[in-house]
Amino acid sequence: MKRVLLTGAAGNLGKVVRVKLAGWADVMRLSDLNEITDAKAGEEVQCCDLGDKEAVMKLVEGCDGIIHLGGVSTENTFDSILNGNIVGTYNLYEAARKHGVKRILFASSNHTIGFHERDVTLDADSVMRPDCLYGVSKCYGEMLASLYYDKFGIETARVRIGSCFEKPLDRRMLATWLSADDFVSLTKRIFDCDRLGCPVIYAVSANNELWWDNTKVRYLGWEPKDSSAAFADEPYLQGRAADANDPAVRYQGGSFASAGHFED
Ligand code: NAI
Ligand code: 15L
Repeated sequence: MKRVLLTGAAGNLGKVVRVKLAGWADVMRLSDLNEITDAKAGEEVQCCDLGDKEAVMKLVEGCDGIIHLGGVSTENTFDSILNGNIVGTYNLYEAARKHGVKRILFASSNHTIGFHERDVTLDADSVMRPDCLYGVSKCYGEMLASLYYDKFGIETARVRIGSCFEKPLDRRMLATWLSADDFVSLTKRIFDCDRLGCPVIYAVSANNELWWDNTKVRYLGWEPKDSSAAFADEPYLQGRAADANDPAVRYQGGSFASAGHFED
């Protein structure tokens, strides 16, 4: 890759990707709403609000691929989700179309399907059941990617990320956890493979308990290597048996499913 745009570069995942993908592209163009002041060799910075159409048009110019992590990443006000995730994702795809970008990694989320119960195994064709307005915005992003693939041939990996943190933060994340290394190996496959298409991919490590089946994207040749099993006995994950009727326990989205609207 010659020049890859990384949106959300100042965020949790963006910071990790910067380090772990250093040198992978000739140039990594970093962008975020927040300032970035520590660009290294092989990095260039172009910060803007994804909701700013003209700025995003300039941002995408000259890039061969896009890793789109930027935007609102948890439940929030409708206005901020509208700007960052709805308008912002549209601006990005329009800019990609105008500038001839052919491949995008769209950071979708497990909250597109968070209202499925935990005893159901989902795959790429399972019906969307978003558990919050943030989840709805990621459903929109996935559908926008589908449109730009069918109409304009722009390939997108619609990556439904589970929980990408250093460790699982609670018991639910024993099933949803994704290691940073597994995310990075997936990112490389997405840009290295000959034919991507527009698949839905569940980005989750090889945990003992899994709710998501990636059989339909085996052609990508991605195999996660890590597992949350390494953390299962940690004291902070032990506790009283959970109430199976609690919506935060019953549904895959956990507390995103049980919470009310952010503004209530
Ligand atoms: P994060 O919140 O740490 O990073 C997102 C970045 O986007 C922030 O640095 C923020 O400043 C930037 N941003 C927000 N609104 C913006 C706007 N209007 N214009 C430009 N930049 C804006 O989130 P994180 O954890 O790094 O996640 C990255 C992506 O992956 C997000 O799209 C998130 O929805 C998705 N994801 C992450 C998961 C995880 O476990 N980390 C799980 C599922 C999805
Ligand atoms: C997400 O979509 C969020 O971006 C992340 O912060 C986590 O909350 C994750 O889902 C999760 O479900 O654990």
